[in-house]
Parts: sequence; structure tokens; C-alpha cells
Amino acid sequence: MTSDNTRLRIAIQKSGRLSKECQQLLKGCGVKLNIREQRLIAHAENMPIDLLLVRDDDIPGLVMDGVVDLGVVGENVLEETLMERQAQGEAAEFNVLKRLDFGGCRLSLAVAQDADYPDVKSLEGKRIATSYPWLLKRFMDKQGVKFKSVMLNGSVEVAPRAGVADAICDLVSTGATLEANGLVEADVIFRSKAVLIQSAAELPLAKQAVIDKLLPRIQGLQQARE
Ligand code: PRT
Ligand code: ZN
Repeated sequence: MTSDNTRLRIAIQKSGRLSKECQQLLKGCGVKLNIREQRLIAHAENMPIDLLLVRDDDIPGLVMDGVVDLGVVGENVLEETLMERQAQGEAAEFNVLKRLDFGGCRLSLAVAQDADYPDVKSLEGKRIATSYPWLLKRFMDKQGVKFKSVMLNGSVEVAPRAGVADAICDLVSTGATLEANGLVEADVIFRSKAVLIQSAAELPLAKQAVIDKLLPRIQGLQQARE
């Protein structure tokens, strides 16, 4: 990354469910981007902004460590990272500048369609596969239900059929993936949207001025879409 500390650094997802809308958002704010495949960095042509194109999981940490000034990430990933870092005594500060109108989904418990699930207590002592162990644990602790976490970073929805878990806790939007895997949504534990976050570090005036320009434009774009 260039060491030019006058350009605002924004981390967005390189490729995935948030990337297109993040790029459109910036474009809508008048930021001219020249994003080339396989590049970690993209420089805006008409504003002092550099984009860092990364895995979504890396975005909260980059903001909390002050490596970038802003980031766009799902609240699910943000909250999970926050709890993990707090537990490990790592820096975990940031400010939410704006909740965005895309990336909507929910983190839900799901069980086999033929499972007996009167309520979450029926998962007592069961194995639950998830990529979100901290969010899951917080919910289950609140409910007073003990369980065994099976950490999977992908293919969570096949875990019950594969016999490695009794239930799953995964992101859902349309529900098609659950249905295709013979599962039903049992309880919603977290509702998420993409958010724009800022590092807690104090910014040079020039960078703050760019943020002050972007924010009302984002606000305007979102209002126009309502
Ligand atoms: O490579 P990288 O690590 O950057 O990407 P990723 O594969 O980890 O993330 P990605 O692109 O799948 O999702 C990025 C973010 O989009 C998530 O962190 C959420 O904030 C948001 N989001 C919104 C979703 C979904 N909707 C979603 N449906 N993320 C994932 N899914 C998956 C879900 O895990 C399941 O496999 O889609 C499937 C369920 O979708 P339905 O429509 O069948 O219910
Ligand atoms: Zn990811």
C-alpha cells in the first residue's frame, strides 16, 4: 500500500455479496474507480481515496487496527470479530457511520425439517455447526442452553446430513439454501445489514473533509432508494 497518508483508505470486499453494491455506492458518491482484477489496491481518479479490496472477514480488523480509515462490512462479521477480539484483549474500537441498505440477512438456527423443535431448549447438549461461534454462544448463554460448537468456515448447511452436527447456525436470506438441504429456520439470533465503519483513530483534517463530503452523498443515495 502506498504510504501516502493524505488519501482516505477504505476497505471493501473484493468479491462476494457486498462488493458490487459497495462499488456502486462509491460510484454514486462520484468516486471514479479503476478497479483491476487481482489488485489489492484501487486508486480513485478524482478524489484522494484509495480502496483496499479484501476478504470481508479482514475488514473489521483492518478498521480496528487503524490500517484503513473506513470499511464496509456486514454487521454479522463485525459483531463476531468484535466479540472475538474483546475476548482476546485486542484493540476493538470503531465507530459506525451509517447502516446501509444492502447486505441484509439474518443469522439463524436451523434444524432438520423432521426435527422436533418446540423451542431452543431442544438443542440442549446438541452439536451446532457454525462460522459464528461467538454470536451463537452469546445467544445460547442468554437462553441458558448448553451446546457443543462445531466450527465450519463453509458448507455449514451440509453438516447435519453429513452427521457432523445436529443443527446449524448460519446466514439466511431467501431460505432456499436451507430448503435445498432439508433444513428449516428455527430461531433468528441476529439481524444484519452492511455498515460503514470508521477507525477510532483521529484523522487528519484533509481525510475528515473527504468523509464529510461522502456521508451526505451516501445519505442522499439511500433516501432516493427508499
Ligand atoms: O470471500 P469473502 O470471505 O470475502 O466472502 P464470504 O464468502 O465470506 O462472504 P459472502 O460474499 O458470501 O457474504 C458477505 C456478506 O454478505 C455476509 O457476511 C453477510 O453480511 C451478507 N449476506 C447477505 C450474506 C447473505 N445475505 C447470504 N445469504 N452472506 C451469506 N449468505 C449465504 C449463506 O451463508 C448461505 O450459504 O447464502 C446462503 C443462504 O442464502 P439463501 O438466499 O439461500 O437463504
Ligand atoms: Zn468471508
